[in-house]
Amino acid sequence: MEDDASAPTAPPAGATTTMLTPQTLTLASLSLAVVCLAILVFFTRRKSRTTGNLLLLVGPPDGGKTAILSTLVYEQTLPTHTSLQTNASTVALPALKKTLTVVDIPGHPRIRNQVNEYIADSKAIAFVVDASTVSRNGPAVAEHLHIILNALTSLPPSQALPSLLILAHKSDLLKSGTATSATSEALAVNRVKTILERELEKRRVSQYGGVGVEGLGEEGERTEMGGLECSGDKGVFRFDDWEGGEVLFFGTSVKVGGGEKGEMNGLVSLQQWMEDNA
Ligand SMILES: Nc1nc2c(ncn2[C@@H]2O[C@H](COP(=O)(O)OP(=O)(O)O)[C@@H](O)[C@H]2O)c(=O)[nH]1
Ligand SMILES: [Mg+2]
Repeated sequence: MEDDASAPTAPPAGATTTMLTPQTLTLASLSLAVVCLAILVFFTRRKSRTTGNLLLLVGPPDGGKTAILSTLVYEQTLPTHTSLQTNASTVALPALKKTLTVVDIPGHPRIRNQVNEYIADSKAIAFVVDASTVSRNGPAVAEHLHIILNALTSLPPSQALPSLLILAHKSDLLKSGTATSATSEALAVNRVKTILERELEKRRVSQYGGVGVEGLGEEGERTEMGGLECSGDKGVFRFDDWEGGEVLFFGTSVKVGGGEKGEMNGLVSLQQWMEDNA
């Protein structure tokens, strides 16, 4: 005790030996390694989090992109018209004291390729599908999604991959009988996922499988785009097996035509994801 106080640089010999047993040394180096790893993980995660803060809204015309943007930003829909311009607005995420910039890229074929200008700065890409018409428009919707999948898988390996969210939107239009909003959202997701998987598989087969395949030439063209590679059995296109990463599905809807500001909307799942991942 006296030694400690008077000569801190020279602790008693006994203390030194107990401190430097092989076990303590192993323990010490182990904990040092853990601390270093934690610091490393912390900084790499921070880095990837700060690489992009855009949420891109993409998808075919009339899917509801502009309605989603205005609901996220103004908590209500504004009268929209077919736009040929990219809109961007900032959404505050008060819980995180952060903001996310939401970019609405019109689905018109001449403009939709603008996605490539924003993709490197994006946190996530939300592909908006009208779940009430996807049964009719499957091939065209799948063609558009294929462009996005191709853009994502073509990013250089050094680039942090944005998350891909697929919004099965206008789920309110699927409501039937006693269905709650939760069941119509699940119905929307199920429908959109099933139809897009089927249509993308047709595209994959027609591309890699050669000639005379049913479904080829829906738009009278043969594309050479990649982006449909899957790790599963025979490479069949399944979102769960997609080699480009995880694909998340959300059933969404917004109140159209003058919903009350701040009223509960059908974007809760998307907003929750933004709060958790921004
Ligand atoms: N019933 C319903 N209609 C919607 C919803 N979201 C958008 N709409 C309507 O769908 C149409 C197209 O929406 P818009 O946002 O312009 O689509 P965009 O072309 O993808 O930007 C508009 O008439 C909207 O009012 C929704 O969740 N439910
Ligand atoms: Mg629009």
